[in-house]
This record gives sequence, structure tokens and C-alpha cells, in this order.
Amino acid sequence: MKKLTSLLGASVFALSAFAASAAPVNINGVTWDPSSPLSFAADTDFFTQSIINNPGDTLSGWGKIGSVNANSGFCSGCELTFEFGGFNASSVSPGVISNTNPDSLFSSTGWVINIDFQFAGGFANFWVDNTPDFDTSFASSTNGDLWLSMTPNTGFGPSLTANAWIAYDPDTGTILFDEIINGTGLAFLDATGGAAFGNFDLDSQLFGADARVTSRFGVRATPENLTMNAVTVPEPASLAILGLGLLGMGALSRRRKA
Ligand SMILES: [Ca+2]
Ligand SMILES: [Ca+2]
Repeated sequence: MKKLTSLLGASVFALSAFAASAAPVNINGVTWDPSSPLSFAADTDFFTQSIINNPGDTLSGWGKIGSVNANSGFCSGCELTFEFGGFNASSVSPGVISNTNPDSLFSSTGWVINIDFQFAGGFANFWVDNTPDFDTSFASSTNGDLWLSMTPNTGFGPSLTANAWIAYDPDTGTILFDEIINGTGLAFLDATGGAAFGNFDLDSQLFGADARVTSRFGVRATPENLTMNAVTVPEPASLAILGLGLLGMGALSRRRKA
């Protein structure tokens, strides 16, 4: 057991040493440096998403990744787009109502209400397209080759949680769901497939998830964005371990010769 532990320790050390010395990796045209402190931080300032009014409504959206590790030239001659969907609102819980909150100044009625959203289910897909055609449409966001597919990690309960200040009409008691002032969202995702699956499937985040996604949305969210953070490796973990195995065999054969 002690030997196994030290072997594992050596593999982890070798793996991280390998990552630290690695050049930027290129997976189907998408390049990034897995050894950067952020490893893989994808950001987009444009995305479309559906509006949730009631429990049972489904959240979906799509868009184009604008930068990876703050580099907008991460996909030369190609584009990385995404879609998400199937996030079913399991609860929509109204809270505080205010006309003095700074967000209320941006409401058409002068009033806002705080709403907590929780979701169940869902999926996310990333597509790399070598004939870039993104025009904000769903079709142009979901063509090309599947780069990464993900499903929610439900270690913290819901598949997605969000909180938003939304315009409120106190005269009629109506929540104006299409007038979102300021919102944030959080989800943890597990990689399930796609060309970059092996680079992401490291269980590096809370609850053993592979990625953490945060979003800001609404008229006061500047910028409106979607950010995904993940720890990645330059090559699929299984290949890296195979490589280590070959290194080990090399060491063994050298020892035999001596
Ligand atoms: Ca496209
Ligand atoms: Ca995983």
C-alpha cells in the first residue's frame, strides 16, 4: 500500500510537471495553455437565453465563446460556439421587494423583486466550426464538430441556481420577468464527450465536477457574460498515464541492462 501511494504520488508529480512544461494544446483548432493559472477560462459577452416565469419553464440558450484565458485569438480560422438547454425550473421563489435598492432605479416601475431560481436537469454542448458563420442564430451556434459535451453535476442539489433582481409592478403585484435588472447564475458541470473530453475529465472542481460556470445577466450586469473555469491537461489523462507507463518501462529496461 505504501508503495502504491508513493507510486501515485510520483504519477501526480510527473503529470503536473508535464502540464507545467507543456506548450499550448490544440484540440480541433481550439488552442490554450493548460499550464496557465486559470487553465481554461472561457468567456463570452454575448449569449441568448430563454426567460423563466414559472416552475416548469425550461432554460435554454446559445452563443459564441469570445476568449479563452483572456485570448480572443484562441481559434484561428474557426469559432467555438455553445448551446445549453433542458434546465427545468424546479422552483421560482420571490423574496424582498424594494424601491430603494440601487437596482430599482433601473426598473420601469421603480420597483424590483428578488427571485431565487433553482433548476433540475440540463445539458451543454460546445461546437468548433472551421467555416465560421456565427450570426447569433441557434443554427450557427450548433454546427461544426462536437468539441465538448457536458451534463450538470448535482453535488450541491440543483443543476443550476440563479438569483436576480427583476422589475415589479406593486399596483398589480406582477413580476415583470422579461425585465431583468441584475442576475447571477452558478452551475457545476461534468464532461461527458466530445473531442476535448479527455482534457477536461479531471474531476477538479467542487463535488468532483469538471467545470464551474458562472453568469451575469440583466441590464445592470456589466458586462453580461458567461464564464467557465476548468483545470485541463494537454492530453487526455488516460494517454498521459499510458505515457508514464511507457516511461516506467523504459526505466525498468535500463535497470535490467545495468
Ligand atoms: Ca458556427
Ligand atoms: Ca469528470
